[in-house]
Amino acid sequence: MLHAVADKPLNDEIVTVEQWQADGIKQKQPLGQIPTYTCDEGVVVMSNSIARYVAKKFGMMVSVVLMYHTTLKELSVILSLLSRWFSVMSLLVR
Ligand SMILES: N[C@@H](CCC(=O)N[C@@H](CS)C(=O)NCC(=O)O)C(=O)O
Repeated sequence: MLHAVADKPLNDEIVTVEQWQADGIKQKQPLGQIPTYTCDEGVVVMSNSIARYVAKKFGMMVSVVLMYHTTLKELSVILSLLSRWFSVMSLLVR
């Protein structure tokens, strides 16, 4: 997804369960698991690490952090509204 947002081509190799079981692909992975991200600089493992690495690589870390903060802000507004709603409801139920 980050490649698409950055408008950079990605050779996304999909591995089927049959290939995984038959072709010894597991043994070729650094941690015996996928996803792995291979680029000129080397191989990155673990999905969150890959996402952070790609975001940094394409200079998108600031927007990822801003999105995270925006989400937190929206979440705190929702929680505060919910808390007020519960307060009103508890007064009505008495
Ligand atoms: N913590 C890893 C989990 C990776 C993972 O669970 N990969 C699964 C596929 S989604 C896998 O490789 N399973 C096959 C196996 O472990 O043999 C990540 O975030 O990338």
